[in-house]
Amino acid sequence: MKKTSLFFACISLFLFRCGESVTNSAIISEPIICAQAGVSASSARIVLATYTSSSDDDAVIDIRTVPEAMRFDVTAFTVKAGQQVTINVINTDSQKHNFVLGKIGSLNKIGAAADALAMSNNGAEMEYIPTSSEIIKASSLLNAEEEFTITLTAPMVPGDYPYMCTFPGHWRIMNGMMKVVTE
Ligand SMILES: [Cu+2]
Repeated sequence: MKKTSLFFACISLFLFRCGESVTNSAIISEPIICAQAGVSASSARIVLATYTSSSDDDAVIDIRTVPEAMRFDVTAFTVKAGQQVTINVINTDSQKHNFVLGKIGSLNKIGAAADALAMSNNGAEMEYIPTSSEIIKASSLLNAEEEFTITLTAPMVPGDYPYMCTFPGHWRIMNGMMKVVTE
């Protein structure tokens, strides 16, 4: 098959998958995920956001790092306020990454603290996770193929809660949003 046909086949498959209806209580934000189609297809690797629900009350989200792309494959997901949330962070990249979830509007604040930590002597020792009251949950610094599970009760205050990788230089593009909604 020619490269161009393969490319369009990938795009078609991707759009088809994005068009599937999602009926679970917590949903992946589809428009944002679909917007990644160009990036995924051009590297000839289709990256699909995954979401599985272990019960009606829990949300389980798998978030993988995209190899050599300095980004997470899930850039937004939605949960209900007060819902039990499990986030499985899977580092499928060869480079180290972490996962830090922050309070509403905290992306730049945590990012600035991460930048400062990167310049200090103990960044590596602290796994590049800055000390900040803006951080809700954080993984350890994950090696290649390493996984880390974060569990939390979704905040009761609806809004957009950013997550990011605070490894030096990553947070500005390696980030996403946990959207908390009330019914
Ligand atoms: Cu990273």
